[in-house]
Amino acid sequence: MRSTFIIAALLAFIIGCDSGETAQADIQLATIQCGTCKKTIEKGLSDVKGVVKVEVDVEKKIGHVTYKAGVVDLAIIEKAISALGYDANNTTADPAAYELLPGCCKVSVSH
Ligand SMILES: [Cu+2]
Repeated sequence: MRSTFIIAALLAFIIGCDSGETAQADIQLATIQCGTCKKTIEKGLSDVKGVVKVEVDVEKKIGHVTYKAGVVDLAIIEKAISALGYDANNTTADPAAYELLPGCCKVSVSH
């Protein structure tokens, strides 16, 4: 009897978490340069808990991000992008991460 209740409560908790509201945001990615940047950010952000979908538009320098608002917020996402070596909105790139980017992904290189 008791264990049934616990399982039911656990299930409600899991389902409750899963139905958390999703939010969408467009993030300015002023320093991205090429397809490698796109892949790096899409891959890096997909590893962040609560991020549902990431699409980077290199031409427009914008990242379309869908995320679970109760799990992650925009500040965390911006920090994650910064940690990958890129500017995100007003959050500047982590200098050490930027240094590790391939040459084609650095702003100083012209195409
Ligand atoms: Cu690049």
